[in-house]
Amino acid sequence: MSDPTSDPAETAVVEPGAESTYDGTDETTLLDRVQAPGGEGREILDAATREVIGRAPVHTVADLNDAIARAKAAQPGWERLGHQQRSAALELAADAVDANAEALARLLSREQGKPLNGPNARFEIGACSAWLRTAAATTLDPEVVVDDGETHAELIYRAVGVVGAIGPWNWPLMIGIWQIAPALRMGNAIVIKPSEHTPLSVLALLSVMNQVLPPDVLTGVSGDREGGARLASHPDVDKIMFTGSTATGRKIIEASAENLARLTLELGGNDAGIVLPGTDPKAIAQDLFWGAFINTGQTCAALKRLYVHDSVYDQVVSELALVAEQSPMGNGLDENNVLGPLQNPQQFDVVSRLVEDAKANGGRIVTGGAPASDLGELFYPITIVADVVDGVALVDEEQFGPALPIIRYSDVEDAIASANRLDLGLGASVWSSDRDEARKVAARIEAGTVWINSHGGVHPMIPFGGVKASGYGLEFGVEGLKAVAVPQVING
Ligand code: TXE
Repeated sequence: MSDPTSDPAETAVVEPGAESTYDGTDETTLLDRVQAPGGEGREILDAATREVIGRAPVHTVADLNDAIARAKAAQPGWERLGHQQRSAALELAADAVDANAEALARLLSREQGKPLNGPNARFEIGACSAWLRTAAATTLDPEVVVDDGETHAELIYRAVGVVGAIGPWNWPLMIGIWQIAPALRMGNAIVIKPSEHTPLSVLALLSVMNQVLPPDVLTGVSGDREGGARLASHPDVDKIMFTGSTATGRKIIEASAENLARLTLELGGNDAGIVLPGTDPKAIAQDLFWGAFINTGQTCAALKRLYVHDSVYDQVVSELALVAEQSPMGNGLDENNVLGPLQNPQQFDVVSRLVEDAKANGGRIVTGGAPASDLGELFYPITIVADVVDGVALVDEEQFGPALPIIRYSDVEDAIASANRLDLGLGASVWSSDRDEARKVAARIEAGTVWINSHGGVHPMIPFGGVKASGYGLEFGVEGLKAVAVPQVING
């Protein structure tokens, strides 16, 4: 940890307000910059066509150790640059992302599966740029905690040091930026290990950003679970930011017993939505649909089980089915599509198993219900399963895919109890034409965020994080900056 008050000019690399001069490139050039050379590395498949897109480098333990050592060496100089300079660098990084947006979106679309259009690949790249710019513009000022004439004590926030980031495959670039932007903004160096399912698009994003950042403050290492475990337990890593499964989150907590790394854990959820009586089904159908099926359901804070009051149940089910019919699924590069495949065979199997189980346990298939093999190996259609109850696996387990169970209730108290009965609490939503009533219900739900008449929308200044087994620590805004900083009291 270096002195944040020292002269920033001595290591300046970026002029505040400097204009970006970086031209965009095409997808193939971008890919060639990051993939393993000459047939080395691991094949990465297009999620829609299952053709080989490219080859991911397989970084070794020595590569990881080297990246962390270089990050550790580069961090003090980066921190010494000062807030203004680092913010200027993040602005330039955002410019570079914007200049390469289409190439990044196309690569992301192929590797992850999400279409270019809809709230998908282009949207994700736009979010990367927005989060970078917001982090650049956000300040974390010293807080005076006592000033009574005798004592003057302030809390200041300094960089943690080296941040290790471990990412998932569902929103690989956006979630990567959620980790990178605040970490860099606060003067940390960061080493990121993308999911083994989506390494190329993340490495491409880093290569774009590294056109403007000083060396070694942002490094990607491509590896699998082992690589993640090594990063999490490395003695020179001071903070781990992780988005993934609860099971892996527990392992990261165990690893932190050794290196005492501070943790931010976003461990997914099984978000409930409650539609209250008196709600207009037509008015909410679009937002309900996208709350559940954004990124074909592969979203941490998506609506994953929907509780609907008996008085509007049938209409809500049929309105949702109508939106499903109007939402084309297919290859992401086709401009018409707004829904894509599952990203990987494991997730495809989870969704198939849960839908079959729901059918066997009284679930009524309203739409979908069997693989869309005509579209490709990993396509599963939007599947709405009515008349299921708590206890059925599709309700109780995270499906992380395009299958939504809809549960009927007649007493709001029962719906609240159902929402709270699982050991997860990332998000939830309440749907009603009576905002006051909705807020009363929202306050009783155990979740990090409760949306009213929408689900899953995130904003770079609104804190986001889970409770219970959905993890701990907040991301975004001022709270997000605090999470990648260490507080220090200056007393006197
Ligand atoms: O997650 P993992 P997977 C849920 C979703 C999905 C399930 C499994 O339900 O079906 O998790 O997905 C790295 N130490 N979510 O297998 O295994 C791994 O290499 C350190 C919800 O992809 O948790 C990858 O980079 N790191 C979630 C990352 O952890 C380790 C998004 C995530 O992998 C590691 C993704 C270890 N011991 C899946 N083991 C959300 N919060 O939205 C693995 N990794």
